Amino acid sequence: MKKLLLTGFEPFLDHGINPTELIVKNLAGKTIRGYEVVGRVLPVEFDRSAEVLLGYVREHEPDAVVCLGLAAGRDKITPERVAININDGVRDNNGRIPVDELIVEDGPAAYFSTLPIRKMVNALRENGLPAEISNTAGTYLCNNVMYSLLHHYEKRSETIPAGFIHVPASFELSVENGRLPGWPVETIQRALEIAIGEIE
Ligand code: PCA
Repeated sequence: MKKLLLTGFEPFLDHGINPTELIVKNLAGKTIRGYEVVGRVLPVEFDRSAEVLLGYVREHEPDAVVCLGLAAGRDKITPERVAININDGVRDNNGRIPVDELIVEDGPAAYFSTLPIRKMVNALRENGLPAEISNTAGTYLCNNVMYSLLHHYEKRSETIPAGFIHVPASFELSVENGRLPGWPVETIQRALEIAIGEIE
């Protein structure tokens, strides 16, 4: 059976939980449209996240990779179109705050996702779930792992479906912080199963 590496992140900043961590643990070992899901959780550290992700890529040699992250404040499921070669963020879980750093010294400015992002958004909407393509993954860890992942495959002249999907906060986070729009975590999970189901 084909293998899908699905990653989430540990909690970060002042968010007590990260819904992507829960969802990845729930989906690990399940089969979605012919893909067996290998679920792993990544640290939120500029010096480690990409290395840990690429370690899983080498270990499992997946046929597709979907990385998930929390975009607290967004109110839709947002597959990312592009990752840029910049680390510039707020504090990571190790206390590091990079300013205007390149992720890969001699790397290109950006990479496009190789996931079927338009099909994913259409399928989600057809199922009554708010979704749109995002044109920026930011400059924090989510962008960092997406860029590093796509750079890895580019360097090896290999193309597999690979990219990143941001999800809104879950209800638990909305309760912690009243200004955050939230979704039930079960609905975020169902949305991701639908989106992943669009990968050939
Ligand atoms: N979201 C952050 C990093 C970890 C996560 O879940 C981001 O959007 O960069």
